[in-house]
Amino acid sequence: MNVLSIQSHVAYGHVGNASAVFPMQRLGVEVWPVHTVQFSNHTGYGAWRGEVFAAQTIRDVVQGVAERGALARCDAVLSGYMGSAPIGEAILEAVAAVRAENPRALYCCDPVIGDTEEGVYVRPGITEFMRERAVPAADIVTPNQFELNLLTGLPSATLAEARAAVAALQARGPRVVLVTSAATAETPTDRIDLLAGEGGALYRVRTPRLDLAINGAGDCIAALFLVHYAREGAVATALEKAAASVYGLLRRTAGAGSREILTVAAQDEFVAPSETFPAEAV
Ligand code: PXL
Repeated sequence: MNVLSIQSHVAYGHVGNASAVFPMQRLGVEVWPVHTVQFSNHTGYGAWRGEVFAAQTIRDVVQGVAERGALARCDAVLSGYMGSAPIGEAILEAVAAVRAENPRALYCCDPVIGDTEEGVYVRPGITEFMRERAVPAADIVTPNQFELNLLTGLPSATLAEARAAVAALQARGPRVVLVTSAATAETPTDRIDLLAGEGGALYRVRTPRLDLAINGAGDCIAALFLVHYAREGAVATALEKAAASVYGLLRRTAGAGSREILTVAAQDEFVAPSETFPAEAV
């Protein structure tokens, strides 16, 4: 499996491609990373250095990959933190170029906008770009609950509301929606839910809520979910596998008291998760 992964990169720590690339490689996937930004560290620290690349830089790198004749062998495009709306346009051009060579390629868009704790942490224009341009182009979208609400304009305070919001997002294009970090009125306070919808079906995996505020976990789960879904073709299995790996990764991270996810030290969790949780149809 070959994945073109277009998202942010950081030198220190693990978000964007620095969170997503290695777990995919550990699962035996060949990854072609294209970086939208190169920062010293994630923005959650409040200070960082580095640059947002020009959209043309992303276009050039993708064109060079195309000139190697590789796009026909591209099974999926994964996008995440975009840096700017013009970079988003360059990503959609890459998706179109891949689909022209391989109509069966999947586009998984992780609509990175923000989260409940930090609010919106991307540039103005990105939210609208995700809502109006990226989501309709995607086969799979992986919003957290905050992003689900922003993208649909709908609440998700109850499971019934979350189900309606997932359906509203599917109606805009993507056939698969994965909602991460979801807590509804039905979720016990010491638990956290992941919801995955395909067609009319909705599945839920519930794990213990870990006491940590960490960046980059969503980038990792989107990558794992994409790989497992592409391989298995079933959302419930992909959900179980991705959830188990990320739960194991975060449990190890919390245990170590680390400010960055232990992508390398806990890598066995990607292949053989130490704990699993069943997906139930809800
Ligand atoms: O995890 C999302 C993310 C991706 N890329 C960069 C970030 C963040 C979140 O903080 O700063 C650069």
